[in-house]
Amino acid sequence: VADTIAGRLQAEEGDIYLEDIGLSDEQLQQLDKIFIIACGTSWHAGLVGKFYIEKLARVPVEIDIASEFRYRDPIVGENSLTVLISQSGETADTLAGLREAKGKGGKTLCVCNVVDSSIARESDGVIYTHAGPEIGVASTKAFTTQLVALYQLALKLGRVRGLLTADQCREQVEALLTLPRKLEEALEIDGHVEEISREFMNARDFLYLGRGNQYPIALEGALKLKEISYIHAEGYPAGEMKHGPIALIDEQLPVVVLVPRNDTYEKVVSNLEEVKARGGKVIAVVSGDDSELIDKVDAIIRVPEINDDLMPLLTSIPMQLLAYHVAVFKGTDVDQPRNLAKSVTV
Ligand code: F1P
Repeated sequence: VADTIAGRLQAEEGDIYLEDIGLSDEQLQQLDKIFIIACGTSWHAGLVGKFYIEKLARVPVEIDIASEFRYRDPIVGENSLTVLISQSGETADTLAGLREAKGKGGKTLCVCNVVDSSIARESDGVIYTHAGPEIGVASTKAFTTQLVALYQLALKLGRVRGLLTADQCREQVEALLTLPRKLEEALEIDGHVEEISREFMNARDFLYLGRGNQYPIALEGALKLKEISYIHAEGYPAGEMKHGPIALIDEQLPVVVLVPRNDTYEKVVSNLEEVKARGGKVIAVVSGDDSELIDKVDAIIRVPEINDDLMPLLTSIPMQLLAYHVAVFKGTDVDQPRNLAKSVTV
């Protein structure tokens, strides 16, 4: 994350410098729509990216799973930008989506770990995460650095399009610069998450709930658990629970609820109470020293405070650690899960 941030603030102008973005400021100003397409974990990063871009730059964003994009005949125009997100830069569906967007005359930009990969080569512009390739198959550091890169893109767009002043941009970058330290702090919960994992490792299913920018983190938590521990898990928008998944809740079901302090806090707490009222076991992920929930839940995981935009980076840490420890307890191969390829090229 420190490498993703490094060198991208032009201090004097309060601008973000994205060296290979491949688009002039004028082209960035003229954009009328942004598509984000990706697979798996990268798609989850894109869901957070949509929040960033729409909030900071007010450009409408459509997000698609790459394998679906080309089947809906997307309305790509010359003032649209398609952002491809891929750790490996070789994922076949994402590459096909890139070609679809280019074929229709749209501009393309990828967020990628791997220099000179197919997607990086064929895109008009690149934002490298500078994270290096993942060692294992399941994306972890790629996810965190993709979020940083997308945040930087949103700041750049917001700045160029006149929505952010230099001072506001600098302020956001100051917050970004605190991230490496906060992530290290967040990692200190490792031993505690290990204990929680031991307690819940025999569950047959898990449910993950989040609202707003925490919903993609719920999806990512569920995916990590599925990928490396082979436990069935579902991520859901917390408010959607009563439209179906609530029927699943009983004493056997651990429910991970992402509930950092933000505008949705009260609503998520009431979702959490609905789970408890039905006997579900709640593992709450909270921010700072929030102690309001201690008596209401079965386990509590704390992450440090940070502004709401960057909170998904911190709450994703316990998601990764929980999946990791459950997998280790179950004895699965966390680096090379069965049936999964590092990059899905067919
Ligand atoms: C996408 C992805 C990863 C996942 C696994 C299979 O890859 O779904 O998110 O962890 O490795 O592929 P990429 O396009 O980001 O390389």
